[in-house]
Amino acid sequence: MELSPKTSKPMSLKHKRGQVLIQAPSNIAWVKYWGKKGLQLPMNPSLSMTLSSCHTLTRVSFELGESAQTNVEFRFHGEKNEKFLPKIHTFMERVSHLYPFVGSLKSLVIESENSFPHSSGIASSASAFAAMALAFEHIQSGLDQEGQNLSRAGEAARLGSGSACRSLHSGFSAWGKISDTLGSDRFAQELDSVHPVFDGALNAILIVSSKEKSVGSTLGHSLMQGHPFAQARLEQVNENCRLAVEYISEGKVWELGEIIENEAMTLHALMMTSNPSFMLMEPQTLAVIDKVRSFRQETNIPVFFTLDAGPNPHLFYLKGDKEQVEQKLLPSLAGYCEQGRIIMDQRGEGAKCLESHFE
Ligand code: 2P0
Repeated sequence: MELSPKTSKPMSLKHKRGQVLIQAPSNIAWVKYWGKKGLQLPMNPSLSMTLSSCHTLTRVSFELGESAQTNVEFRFHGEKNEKFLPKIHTFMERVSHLYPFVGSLKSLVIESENSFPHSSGIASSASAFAAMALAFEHIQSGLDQEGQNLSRAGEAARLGSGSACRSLHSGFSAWGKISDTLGSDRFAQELDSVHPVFDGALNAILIVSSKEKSVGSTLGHSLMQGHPFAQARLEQVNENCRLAVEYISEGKVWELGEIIENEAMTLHALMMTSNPSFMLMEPQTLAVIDKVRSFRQETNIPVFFTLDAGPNPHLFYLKGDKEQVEQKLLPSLAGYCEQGRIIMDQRGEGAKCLESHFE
């Protein structure tokens, strides 16, 4: 049982307890967020595709009332989990100005589970904090008897984990200022102009290693401060975001693929040239990259790789090429994966509330 400090006086509200159930997807960045400024603000804009099968299901039960401290409990896949509690407390402190009910909590129980396997190398912080933020949004708006505010939820998700703010949206999300009319550093937005060629866009995740990463994302982000290539990176990523938005709207798959791969390589090059230097790719990662490029050259099928902050390549391809990629390319890559593990996913819907109940 962990305790968190109170942040404001209890409110007088009609409802005293309740629970919400949220499903929130993971997302894969095509243009990468790497480097922060201030409190969880991005050094550069980023753009991602929301996934579907890889998601988190989170039930948040709350009780309001007078108490010196909030009793917070976290359960992961049914088991009490103390490891994640410090992150939850930090999240609650950071979002209490957005969600005043947090200051009036007597108890909070968070029960969470991921659809994707444990230690699969898929970052779960995006789906986990998107779920938490949307849960808090539904609780606050339910108590206030007002509609939900997705920008506020985005800001809360970002304060939990930067990439989480992109998981609130369906399809393709942009976070950070891309142009005068698109993007905010505070929350993500869904791209409203998406060419139909991307309907049902597919994403296969090749699990080449599920080992714990040598350097976590928070430290990785911090190494962009004073990085010798920071200025050049900023110019490159601004241009890549601007072009990616254009290519997504116009259906220019090949041009977009070039950006996706350039971003993956740049992200890992920035890691390797940080001080201290670190490397998250494995030999199998390079073998997969090589095979994907050869397959593309031989077949002229647009299939592209990207990498998250880890060794596991994500392949992006179109619905029309599903059979060719899944019957010809993927079987030749399974040998590079742990027990042949490949997780099949696709473009999906943003986080949503499945149930809510107030007493
Ligand atoms: C991204 N990544 O755009 C980039 C690309 C990994 C590589 O955002 O410290 O877990 O919680 O804000 O969002 C991973 O970092 O970092 C990440 P925090 P986060 O998806």
